Amino acid sequence: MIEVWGRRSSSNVQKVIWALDELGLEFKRHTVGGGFGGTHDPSYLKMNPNALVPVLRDGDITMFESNAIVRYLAARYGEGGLRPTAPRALAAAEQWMDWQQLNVVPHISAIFWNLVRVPADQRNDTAIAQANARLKEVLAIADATLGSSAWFAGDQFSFGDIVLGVLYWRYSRMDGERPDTPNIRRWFEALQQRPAYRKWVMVEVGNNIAEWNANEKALG
Ligand SMILES: N[C@@H](CCC(=O)N[C@@H](CS)C(=O)NCC(=O)O)C(=O)O
Repeated sequence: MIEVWGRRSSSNVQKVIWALDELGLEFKRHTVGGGFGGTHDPSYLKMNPNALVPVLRDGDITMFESNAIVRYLAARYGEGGLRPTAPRALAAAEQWMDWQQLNVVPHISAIFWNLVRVPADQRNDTAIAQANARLKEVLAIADATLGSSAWFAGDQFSFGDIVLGVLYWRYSRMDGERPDTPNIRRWFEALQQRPAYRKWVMVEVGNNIAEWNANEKALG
């Protein structure tokens, strides 16, 4: 059976387990990382020398890097579904996955880190303001794209929706103002109708470090 190592509260783990569920694949998950530790054990470092989650094992394939894992799963088990077959849609899924990772994730992560993951007296308000300003620009780009198609790769959900899908849920739950992006709103509402998204991504991780610690533990 497919195995995944990683705590459920990790956004990078969520990408993988959401994708597995979208593909209808059974998997066994091992809770490691964060407060659970285990990522510096020699046996874990053999699978991922970066001491980070997630790790995936599928038969004789063991790999790390969440986006690469999602691409691998989609190629092996989701041809024509999670991985579009038509060259134009495939190109779009590839493009938008990389774009989301490089242009959106760093800013949502900076806000999340400063609002949720560090105690209030260590919060960097300048970093939050800079991330918010940049997000306004990049989310306008995503919004324009979703103005002409239901999903990032066209009229079907694909791996091109996974990265922003995970991060946007967190962004939607954090305190603070968000730009008005009607097409992203419509896309986000459609995501929330997907059972696998509801199960693995739409979980509460909290609004401050105490809530984070409690939720990390509860989620496992
Ligand atoms: N580029 C890697 C980043 C992995 C990563 O940074 N994972 C974080 C959790 S989101 C981690 O392992 N943090 C330390 C820990 O949980 O122990 C990927 O996408 O898989």
